[in-house]
Amino acid sequence: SRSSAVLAFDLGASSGRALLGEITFTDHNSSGMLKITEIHRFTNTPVQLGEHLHWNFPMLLQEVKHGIRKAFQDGYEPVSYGIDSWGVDYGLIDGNGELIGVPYHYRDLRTEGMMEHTWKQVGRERLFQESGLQFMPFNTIFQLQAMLTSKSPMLKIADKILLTPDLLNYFLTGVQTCEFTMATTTQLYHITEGKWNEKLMAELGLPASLFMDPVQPGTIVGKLQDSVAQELGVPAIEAIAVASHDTESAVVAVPANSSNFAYLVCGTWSLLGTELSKPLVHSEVLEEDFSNEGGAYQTYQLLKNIMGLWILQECKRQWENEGMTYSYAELIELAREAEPFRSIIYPDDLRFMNPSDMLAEIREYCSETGQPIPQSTGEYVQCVLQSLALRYREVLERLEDLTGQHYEGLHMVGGGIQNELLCRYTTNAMGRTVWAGPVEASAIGNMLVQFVANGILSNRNEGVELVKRSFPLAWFEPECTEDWNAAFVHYKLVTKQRQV
Ligand code: ADP
Ligand code: LRH
Repeated sequence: SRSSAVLAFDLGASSGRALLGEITFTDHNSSGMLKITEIHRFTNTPVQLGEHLHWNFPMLLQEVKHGIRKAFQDGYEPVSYGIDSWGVDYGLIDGNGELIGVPYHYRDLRTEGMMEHTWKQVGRERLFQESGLQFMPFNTIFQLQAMLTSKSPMLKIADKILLTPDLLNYFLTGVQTCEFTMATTTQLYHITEGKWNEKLMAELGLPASLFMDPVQPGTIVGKLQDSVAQELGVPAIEAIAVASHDTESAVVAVPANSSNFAYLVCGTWSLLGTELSKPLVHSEVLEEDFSNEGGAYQTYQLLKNIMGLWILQECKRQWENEGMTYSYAELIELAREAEPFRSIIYPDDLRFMNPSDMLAEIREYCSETGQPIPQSTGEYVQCVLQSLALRYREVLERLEDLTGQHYEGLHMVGGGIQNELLCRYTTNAMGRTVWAGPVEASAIGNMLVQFVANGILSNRNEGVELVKRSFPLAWFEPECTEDWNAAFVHYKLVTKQRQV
């Protein structure tokens, strides 16, 4: 038998991991199987530095380095590595090649009002039509607007902007690159023209020289620089720019049977969408506030960002701070035991984006909408999970309106599918099948792009077939459809007055 190995770093807003991927071929099975092994996992805890919220970037770099070293210490010999991460965030590099300041966290509040400010300056419709992106207050453009508005000296001395995976690759290889899928999360990329929107940059007062020409996923960035290879005691393996936006890596690994499928990438965020060969930027898409994100292999992902399990993460963290530590399994069990359909929230209400007290926001939402306020832990968890499931149904139906397609079911991938109750609620709410798996979709998609770049696989399709052979899917079929239909009617009523 022969085997080939690559190393994937998948950095999420809640945790980061290094997974080793090997395709093993045996005589009996010449088509190969993908074996994934967890090398390293760490929590990604943001840091409040004075007034602002930041990523602990040096720690993230250290953890990535540790993952590379550990892979070799454990006896593996990956030929390359790739990094994917959450979207939009960046570091600025000065003319001497040094990092300026500590990269900001997208949830930092400095972007407040920047979206409206930018709409006034350049026009909301135009901004959507050129970028194809849903308006999220933290899109890179609004973060940079916050720097411009506060006359940040950091921006003045910046030579280049590097998005998180490119920033990590820079410190590992010494090479500065700009990877395409991340570039499309900035809202400064012209999605239909397929290049940076230099006219927009000029109007905002952003130097176009900050932005390098994007490279496609699968491009070789370089090799680990000598100093890093020596520090880690490893060979100078290749760095590959994968589909470095985690959502896009996850989509590469969706085990779909046709090219027309709906997916839900379910982690800190919930990204629900479908793959297209061209961006869709007409006014209905703007009205529905969907995104067209650049994907791997000349695809565009028409999707919606939904607040996701962040809401539950924050409840869990808050209980922990109050001395009540629950595992996810315990929280799910408590939710299962609670009375169903008691109260519903609109997950995408901006109050849930970064509140100091998530439980209080949930209570307030329920009281403002005349619903019972959750009392027990189980009631809170159930409220969050059922509300998410109902929101998924709503967004899936809107997606169908936009594409004119019908989706038989939904492929769910990501850490959130370990929550079986959420998968059940989702299938029930939609009245359609849910296929759940794989959990580590982003890391797997990351590996597939490396395998294709290394010539170990000949194309993406071979990768998808490999995923289908190697990872079992969990199937969920709808039950209690009538109760859920009634709940959906109730959800629409409750949330109607809340959506802007
Ligand atoms: P990200 O990549 O954004 O950091 P993940 O894909 O790792 O997110 O998913 C994190 C989410 O997965 C958590 O918010 C949590 O709700 C869910 N989760 C993680 N572990 C479990 C578990 N053991 N059981 C159920 N849900 C889990
Ligand atoms: C999910 C994600 C999402 C972005 C958000 C900042 O991890 O990449 O696609 O919008 O993080």
